[in-house]
Amino acid sequence: VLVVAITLGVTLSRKPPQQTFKETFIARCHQYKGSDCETIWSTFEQAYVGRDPCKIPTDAYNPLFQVAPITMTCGKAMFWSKTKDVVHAYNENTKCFVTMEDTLLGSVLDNLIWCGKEGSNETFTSGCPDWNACKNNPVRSFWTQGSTKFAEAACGDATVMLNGSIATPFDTSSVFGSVEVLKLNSAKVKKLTVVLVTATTPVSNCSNESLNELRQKLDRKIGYECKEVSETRINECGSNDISCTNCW
Ligand code: N1C
Repeated sequence: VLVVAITLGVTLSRKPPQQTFKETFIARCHQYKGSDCETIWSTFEQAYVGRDPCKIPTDAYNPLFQVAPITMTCGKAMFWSKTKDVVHAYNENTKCFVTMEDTLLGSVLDNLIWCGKEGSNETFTSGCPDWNACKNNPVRSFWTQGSTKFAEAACGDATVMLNGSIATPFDTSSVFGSVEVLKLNSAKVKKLTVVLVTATTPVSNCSNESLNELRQKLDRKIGYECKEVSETRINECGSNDISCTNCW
């Protein structure tokens, strides 16, 4: 009995093996119903494996975006900055918009950290440079390049959710502020609507100075509109049958 109890105890306390980065990548790719996930994986890892993790230029991911291109439905592009949770909670329920995380590569790499090391063919998930440690790190270069392609693909009306609970809702150093705004093409994009997500006590409104900077960075031929919408209202739209065109 003692032996059985000990064996059982040891077995139960043994942690399940941790899913490797590659397994997570492949599993998420299959979940997305991606075809040829192994090819996508090997093209992905070629961008950074065996290289100094501060020397991965954005172009390193070009072959990856060729095997798994960013697709877009006109009128549905949704950008965000400092509002990720509210955007995704709303979109998961309504499917009104398409974010970068709704593309195959965006959904596969969301919330992940990865890098390589010189002289190794492994993928590491710790000890990788922070976002701001060096500009050409594997994670930052991926999101920069993906966001470039995502913004270039936008067409019709585009929307961005910005955070009205901070003093500077439009941050020129963010991916939205430094990459996406500049890549919106006036030949395809008619208008950009800012949805400024406000809390009970808003910190900024549509006359915020940073939003003037946004208008300056935006191609003059693209229309602009800003709407203050409470987070409560957005969550309500996500949980009730309020049509995509009726929330704001
Ligand atoms: O720097 P941000 O926001 O302005 O970037 C958000 C902006 C969105 O419109 C997306 O299209 O850029 C794109 N994007 C992602 O889709 C994304 N998913 C996860 C940019 N960054 C993304 N991440 C991670 O969030 C990334 O690792 C980086 O650190 C944050 C950026 O969040 P932010 O500052 O709120």
